[in-house]
Amino acid sequence: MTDKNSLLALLQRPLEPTFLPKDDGKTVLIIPEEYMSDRYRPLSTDIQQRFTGGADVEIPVRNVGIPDIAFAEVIDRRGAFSLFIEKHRDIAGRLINLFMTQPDVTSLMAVATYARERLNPNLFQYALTVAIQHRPDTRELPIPSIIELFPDQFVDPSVFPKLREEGNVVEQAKRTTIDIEPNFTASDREVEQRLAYFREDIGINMHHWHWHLVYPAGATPEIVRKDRRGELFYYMHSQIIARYNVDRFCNRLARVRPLTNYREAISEAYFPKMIRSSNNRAYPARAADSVLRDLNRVDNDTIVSVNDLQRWTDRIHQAIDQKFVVDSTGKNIPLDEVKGIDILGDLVEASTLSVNRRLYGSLHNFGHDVLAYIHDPDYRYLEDFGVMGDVSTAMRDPVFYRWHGMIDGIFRKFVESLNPYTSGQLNFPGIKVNGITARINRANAPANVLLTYWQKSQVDLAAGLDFGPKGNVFASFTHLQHAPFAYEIKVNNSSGSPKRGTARIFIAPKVDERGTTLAFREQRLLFIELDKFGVNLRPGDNTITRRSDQSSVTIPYERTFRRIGTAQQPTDPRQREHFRFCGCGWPQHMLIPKGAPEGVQFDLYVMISNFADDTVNQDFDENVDCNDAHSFCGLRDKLYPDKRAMGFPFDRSTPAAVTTLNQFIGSNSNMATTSVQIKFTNTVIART
Ligand code: CUO
Repeated sequence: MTDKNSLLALLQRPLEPTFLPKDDGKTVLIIPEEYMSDRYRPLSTDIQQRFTGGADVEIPVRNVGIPDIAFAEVIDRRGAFSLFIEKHRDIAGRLINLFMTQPDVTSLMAVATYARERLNPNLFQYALTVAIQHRPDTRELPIPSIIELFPDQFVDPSVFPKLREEGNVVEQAKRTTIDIEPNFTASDREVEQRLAYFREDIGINMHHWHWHLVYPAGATPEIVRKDRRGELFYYMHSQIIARYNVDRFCNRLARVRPLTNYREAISEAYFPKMIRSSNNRAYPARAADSVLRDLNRVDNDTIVSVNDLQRWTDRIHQAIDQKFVVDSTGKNIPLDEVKGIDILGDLVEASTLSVNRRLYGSLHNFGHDVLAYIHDPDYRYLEDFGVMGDVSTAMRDPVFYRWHGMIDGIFRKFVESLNPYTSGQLNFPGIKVNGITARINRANAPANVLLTYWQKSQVDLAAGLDFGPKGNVFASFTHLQHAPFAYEIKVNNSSGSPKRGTARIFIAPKVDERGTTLAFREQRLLFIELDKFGVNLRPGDNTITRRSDQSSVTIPYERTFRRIGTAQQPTDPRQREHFRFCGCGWPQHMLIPKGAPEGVQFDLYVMISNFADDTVNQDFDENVDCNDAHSFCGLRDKLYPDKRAMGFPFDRSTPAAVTTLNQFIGSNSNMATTSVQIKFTNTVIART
């Protein structure tokens, strides 16, 4: 029997042939001659002799026959692979299925080895990762961090020659760290560059890649169908747009203008300065004032017109206005309070769960494609897609937020059309929140002043430097960070008996980019979820404290940038728990908005809702199994752990009489708000 850990060797150094040593030369795979590619098969004896010497571990790969993977070989091995391209998505779905249906790990190892030698590395990596994550016999395996496998998708490629030189010339102990400069994609002549720290943040892009890995839009139904996945598609992306807009205010930029007019020139340009390491070609740029054009990409059958996008948009708006969608058999399906947003999420994305692909198309996915190919819509120049074409790079581009701003507008329109929450839904009788404060973890720190600054952190990129040096090669990068803080919530329970509730903490700006006070109906759309957790309330007074790093939205730095490799796995089972597939989650270092040097005023809000109305009758512990980012990522193989609509209580419209947050709180004694200030200091502090 093959040990399941052997599969991890297949995920390392994705561009190198499988027979080259893994784990820094400690592990080598012994591959059946028939599995080698045509190029290397004639040399197999020589190759096995040259590379097996010196390895501590030999992993024999069994010959289980030749699998049929011709369907996947049509994606160019050295070209680009994208989940937004329908043909690629279908092929990935079939490949995932091939991996899922292997009877045991030995066969999976064999079939995957054969496939690895022949298929596009990004396709292979994606399909094997999804399969590992969903097979009962492999789901415990820690999936390597994407940045270490495909660093070209996350960092400025100008560091790669320096990393290779350092790794090849200098011995391990004396190697120095190579600096990745921030803000490398444009000068400050471009105002959008003020948000580059957000868009090009490595952790944010890794989270987005992981989210789409956990919630694939296409694969077999058992994999795609997850509890409230359509709703979570809406909510997670909606929170990204809210967070981006709030950080724009901090940088004195207006909200993103949703891309609702498909015929208007797009003023935002983007020059990614990235390369695809599979073929060393540059990701194409988009010049300012580009216009959407019909796609006729014969290279991968992506054929869609701007009129198609418009028609699907109109039909979706019509469905929202009529409050029902028409499924593929012609039946009307109501868009109600409970299932409506979930149905819409799957239909707009569109995932394979869309109720009617013919009628409503695939608006969001094809929008990514039309934007990604805007520089070469008919493959005239043999150019591949730009950064909008891939989930690992899309969030770098300013147009991502314009496109997703439009998508968010569709969802919001529906949610706003639902009835406002009644006081019975908002209230928690007997529970009174007397106040919330936030304070950074420092002696004598003032209440309600939060601090942000730049931090320099390191990541080991050696595993992604195919054909490169052995050992570790560290690069340092600069990102936003905040001083750790804690909330203190004072709650009185006058009901006379113990109560269970859910604390929901949000933050929203008080003013826009010009310093103008936001009306509540505007502010309501900008509430950022900071945390959500269960609380037990004794009769009488309770003081709840909660640390910022416990957030249900984020994962810690160590998990975002964890090490990979079979040798790096912790042996302690408890530690291994934390090491498991857990890359989904907003990066902790981006938990709060940036603020500004002079301080930016926010409303910090807490609600304690009645657990009886929140529970889905399922136990879970937020401290185990990487359950900690459940607000954005859900729980693996479980129900989303909150029965309320995502975004509750700010998702629904409010009566016209409510014009301020205090009026919204009104007589709901289970809510409280306080003013906090976020101050940014323009200094770089090294991570210790
Ligand atoms: Cu995440 Cu468009 O869905 O990038």
